Amino acid sequence: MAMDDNDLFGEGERSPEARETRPAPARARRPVEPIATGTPGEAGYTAASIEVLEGLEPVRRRPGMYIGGTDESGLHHLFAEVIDNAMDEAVAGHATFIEVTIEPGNRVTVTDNGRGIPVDPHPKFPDKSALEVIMTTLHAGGKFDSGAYQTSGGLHGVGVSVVNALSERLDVEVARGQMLYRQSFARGLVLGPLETVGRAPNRRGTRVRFTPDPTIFGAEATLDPARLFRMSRSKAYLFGGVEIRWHCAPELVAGKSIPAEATFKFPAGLKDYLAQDTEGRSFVADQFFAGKVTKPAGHGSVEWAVAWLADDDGFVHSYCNTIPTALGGTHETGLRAVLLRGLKDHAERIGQAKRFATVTADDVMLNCAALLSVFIREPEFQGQNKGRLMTVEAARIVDAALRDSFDHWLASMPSQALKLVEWSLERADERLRRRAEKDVARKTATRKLRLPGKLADCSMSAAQGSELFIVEGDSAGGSAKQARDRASQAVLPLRGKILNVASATKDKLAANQQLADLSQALGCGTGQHYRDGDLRYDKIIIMTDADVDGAHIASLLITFFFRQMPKLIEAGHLFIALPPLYRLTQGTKSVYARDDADKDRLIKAMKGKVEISRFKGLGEMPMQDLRDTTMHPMRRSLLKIAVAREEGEDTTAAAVERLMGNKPEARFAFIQERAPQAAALVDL
Ligand code: 0RA
Repeated sequence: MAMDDNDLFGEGERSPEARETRPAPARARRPVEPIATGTPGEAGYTAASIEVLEGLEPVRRRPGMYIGGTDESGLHHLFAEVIDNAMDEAVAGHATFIEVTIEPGNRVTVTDNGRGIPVDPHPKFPDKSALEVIMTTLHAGGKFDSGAYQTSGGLHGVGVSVVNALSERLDVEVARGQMLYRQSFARGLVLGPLETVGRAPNRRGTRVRFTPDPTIFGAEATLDPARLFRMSRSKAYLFGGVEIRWHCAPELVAGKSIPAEATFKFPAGLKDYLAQDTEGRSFVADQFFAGKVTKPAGHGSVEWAVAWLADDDGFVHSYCNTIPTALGGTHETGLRAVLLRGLKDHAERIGQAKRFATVTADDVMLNCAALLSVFIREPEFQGQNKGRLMTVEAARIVDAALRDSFDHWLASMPSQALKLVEWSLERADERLRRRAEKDVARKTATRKLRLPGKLADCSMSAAQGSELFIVEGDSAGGSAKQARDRASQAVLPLRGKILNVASATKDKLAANQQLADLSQALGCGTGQHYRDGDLRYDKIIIMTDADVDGAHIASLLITFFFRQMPKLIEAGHLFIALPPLYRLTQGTKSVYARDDADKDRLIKAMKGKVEISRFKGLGEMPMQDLRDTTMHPMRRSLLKIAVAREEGEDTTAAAVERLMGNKPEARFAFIQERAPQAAALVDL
């Protein structure tokens, strides 16, 4: 194993009396969760071993519960737990360096120069040392000691005993009170009593060496030196007060981009870390906002480094007591709030308060690259991997630490601060614009979703150039669907006679499915809610049979449009298709006649034998004929529906009321008035 001259533990001086467990003064301690009491003495270790196994048995049975899984990540969690314990000593001000040593055979050693794990007999279990209780009892760890040691986060707050349970071998050495002690374990079982190795004057600290259990992690599972290197280095960034010494067996670094030996000490801490994390990127403001404050709100400490990236997405990496809090938590909430507040205040100072009112913390944080590290006592975590800090106080601590500092930072560089304010405003504008676009998209999507089932829509989505054929009955609908141009022509079949809008009550109108389908297909709304821009088609074409029933249905539909969507007619969207009633065939040539008069005229012109076929309805018409005569934009004839406006009174509205309204006597009077004209027509 690589060791330097500073190394705490050599062999240690051995002396017979030193082998005995040193009686230590009793300390006030929190009670430790009890484990079964063992029998004292050498023979007792067999019994005790079983009890210890019982204590850590849940960890071996369900390792995932404690380290998140038995994959690569779980494996490296073991190292995180061990180095976190050592970091706790450094953060608490008891250790100044941590040494990490990687050896072949998946052997990792972490050494610190802290106080050393207590070795005196545990008050509750006089036959066991405190160290043994810590190593073999779940939940002992950091909660063991009251007061000063309580910054401990630990991996899952479960302590080093979890590492012990999941290691095929774990050795602990403690230099404490001028003495060196040692105890070994295998899969959570003690291999022997705590040994006093010898005298160790002027040395103190803890060394934990472990090898993960291949029966838990798999025979192939190996700790990745590069990953351990990064984890170790990040600890040095996160706590400028510690020096991390890295030693790795040369054969393990071969071909990797990591050194065999390195020392990490970053007094500028997070600022250095952020510089490394954002290397080669460009920034909105070219200065970092970084600092460190101890006891900002009377306790704890906060360190931060913040930059705004001009080129890419931002990130916030937060930590509590050097433990990564990937899910954020109260400290991140504090950071977001204080950065938004600071920029808002600055915007106000430069007369931009009004514009800045729409800016949210999300806008400010979007491209913000931030490192935030808090140190607090008794942190509370939540989440599967304790990834979220829950201590409410942390938000206030962060706020108190950064507030003045951020104000000064902004005020000290006005042009950069202006850039940041402008940049945040742009983010807010972008967000609002995106939301507006999304709203439109959502509306379009729901409208599409709510289209009536009978509608055979066209494939083009733009209204411009598209047409909706309203046809009479399912069979005509079937023909029209075959005859249409799918890209631009939609078909909506209606069943039989539709409701007469002019004579129906409002309730009946509202309950009518046919008309609801029609309105939905059109998408433009009715009455005063009509919006021409929402109309889904350019031309609305009523296509009914060329008979009296067809004419009736057409008039009912026109009435509907006139009453419900007069603007649709005004804007020139409504048409009537003119399907033929007859086909006249002579040899291989066919012509179509719209009505009887048309037919007679054509027959006269044709001379000779003509085959006449009368279409009973559009449904009977061959698809080809329907297309060529009625639907094809280049060959068809359409009637445009328009509203005749006359000076004084709106005669169209009066006529519709008279002909379609709920007073039959008005219709009767109309017919009587027009009788002479009808007679004249018959006479023709
Ligand atoms: C419990 C109590 C005390 C220290 C420790 C544990 C401790 C644990 C580890 C793990 C790695 N390095 C460590 N260093 C210390 C406090 C003991 C005291 O008050 O003196």
